[in-house]
Amino acid sequence: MGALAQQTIELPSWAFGNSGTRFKVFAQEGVPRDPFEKVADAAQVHRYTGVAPRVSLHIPWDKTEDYAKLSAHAAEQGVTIGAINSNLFQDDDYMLGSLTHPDARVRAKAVAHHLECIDVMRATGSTDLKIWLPDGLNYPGQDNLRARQDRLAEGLAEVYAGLDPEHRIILEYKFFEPAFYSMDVPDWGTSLLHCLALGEQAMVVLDTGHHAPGTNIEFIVAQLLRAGRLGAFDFNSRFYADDDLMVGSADPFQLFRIMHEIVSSGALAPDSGVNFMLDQCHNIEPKIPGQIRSVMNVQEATAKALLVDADALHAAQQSGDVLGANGLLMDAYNTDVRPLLAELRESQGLDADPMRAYGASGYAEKIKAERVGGAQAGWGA
Ligand code: LRH
Ligand code: MN
Ligand code: MN
Repeated sequence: MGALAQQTIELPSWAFGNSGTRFKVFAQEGVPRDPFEKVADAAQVHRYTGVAPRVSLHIPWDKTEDYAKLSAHAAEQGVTIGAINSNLFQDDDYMLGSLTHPDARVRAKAVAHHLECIDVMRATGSTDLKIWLPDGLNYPGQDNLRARQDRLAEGLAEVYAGLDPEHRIILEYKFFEPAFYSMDVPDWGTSLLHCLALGEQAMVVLDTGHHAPGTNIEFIVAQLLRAGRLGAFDFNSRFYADDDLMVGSADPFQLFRIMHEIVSSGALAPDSGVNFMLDQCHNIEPKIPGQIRSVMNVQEATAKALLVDADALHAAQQSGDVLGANGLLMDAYNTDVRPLLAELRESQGLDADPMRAYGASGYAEKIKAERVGGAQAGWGA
């Protein structure tokens, strides 16, 4: 119970704004009109779950005149600002790349954007600079694969040099999209190589939606933990590509297997350096309940992983008891942990059922009445 109570989950500001696919953005009533309202909505998720005390920002989606004011507003609502995400995917200059672009002027612009994000970190007290590059190629021969890696290493080093000692770069990878032939940071190995070259303040981000179907993600988790370079998760679910569906909805068993690696490596501890973030969009479902459900899904997977009898599993593994070892994992996975989590919440003075408590709070009706003309998450902005 103690370990479970210590876990925290970071929410993405963009989960609260309107979002959609390239086919259509469905506008919902009451969505936030600015980053202040996004933070207020995220604080509701924390209020009813007790385990979501940070909000990631995306710059420029969450650009504001006064970041110290935003940070103070967050504190008033009982949350803090988490990772600052740079955004290199919505500017015409970056059509052929950002940090990897053949033109030094564009690369310098991309570096400058990251230095601006580091200033936002200073103003908000954030410690993680999250970098996801849309850079890549659509056609073989379009650019020199190896030269792009060299430019990337150079640009990242310039950004890294701008960090304060308490800051980290967390570098995300993605196997395809928006580029389809070759991404410049397509996989964990590439991200890890760049992080190792940069230094100890650089870590890998694992977005669960950024792998080819069938990839054994828990293996990657284990490998990055061995290297001491798993900086964060972007949790979400996918059936096909980068679907950004609610974590634990498409494949709760995968989430359990990931959390089993985390728990068995001791990486659940708050000082492990692993930031458990969500990266999702709620295109057709209400956003605050969607985030509450997602947080609960992570908690359930974590609780099940904590139920694995580690000693018995070790003994079964040592003695070659294949079915016994597998059975121990399945016993934990098949346990209904919802009563345990309800008990935990009540012991913390929370409602046993966060979805019900939020529904009864009247907040959804209040924001619908107060906010007209909500913002896009950023995709269509
Ligand atoms: C890219 C990504 C990355 C972005 C976010 C909005 O697909 O996962 O983390 O910042 O989506
Ligand atoms: Mn992501
Ligand atoms: Mn993604």
